[in-house]
Amino acid sequence: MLFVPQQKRCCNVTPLNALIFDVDGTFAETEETHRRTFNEAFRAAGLDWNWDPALYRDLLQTTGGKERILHYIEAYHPPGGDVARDNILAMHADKALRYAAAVANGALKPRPGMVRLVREAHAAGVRLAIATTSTPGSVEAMLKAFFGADANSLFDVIAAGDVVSNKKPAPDVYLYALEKLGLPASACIAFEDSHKGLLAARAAGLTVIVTPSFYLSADDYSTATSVVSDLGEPDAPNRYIAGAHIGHGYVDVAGLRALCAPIRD
Ligand code: XBP
Ligand code: MG
Repeated sequence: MLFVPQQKRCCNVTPLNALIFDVDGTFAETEETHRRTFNEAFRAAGLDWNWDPALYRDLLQTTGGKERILHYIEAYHPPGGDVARDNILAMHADKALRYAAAVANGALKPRPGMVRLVREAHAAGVRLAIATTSTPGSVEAMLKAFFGADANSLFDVIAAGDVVSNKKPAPDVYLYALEKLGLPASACIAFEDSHKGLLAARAAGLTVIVTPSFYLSADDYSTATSVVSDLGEPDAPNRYIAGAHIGHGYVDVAGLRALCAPIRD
């Protein structure tokens, strides 16, 4: 992992208005559940394909499930690939249903500090948004599992999946979320776990806090504003890795506001 923080604070004097969260790897370690349900969908389609963890780590460099399946067919030439190419949409829809069912059955747990920070920010009037490559149904299932009946009222914007045609590392999904929020990037902070997500958020002009995830912990996070092991909890402090220090052992709204405060000489 390369850590050369280039930006220690928000480069602005705009008060903090919104937090924009990536989902996969950031909100929760979702990728094992994605991997398992991709494999289930392949088997259901009569394909003898198995994405093991080592292969999946490589495949994750292609963002988006449909795009990932197409890349696998084109780069790995698996048996049945030529026919399966015409069936990607249906296979992926099946995978998304299996994923949502697994999540509804408790397959995921939120990463430390996530639920706390979302609830604290909402209570403090800081708006919330999602910017993810994941399918909308997968995001909804996760939010419902973590926030129950409050899921719909907490987030002002959910930008997910094919809402933009250029997926991360293109900035489009973040630009879309900013437009829907009606806010400039300087008033928002993004949370990411991957190099490609970081590139997308930075290209949209955002301050970015990175919490490296299981599959992507070897990524380059050098342009992040701050890198921490996770968001931490008051009774379970996180580990500082690089860049700006936020709070004392956990990321909270006060720490995020301080990050965005003007630097006074
Ligand atoms: C996540 C992805 C997604 C998931 C699978 O990237 O690339 O494709 O792996 O989800 P990010 P779908 O965290 O940067 O948004 O199968 O629903 O696409
Ligand atoms: Mg991610």
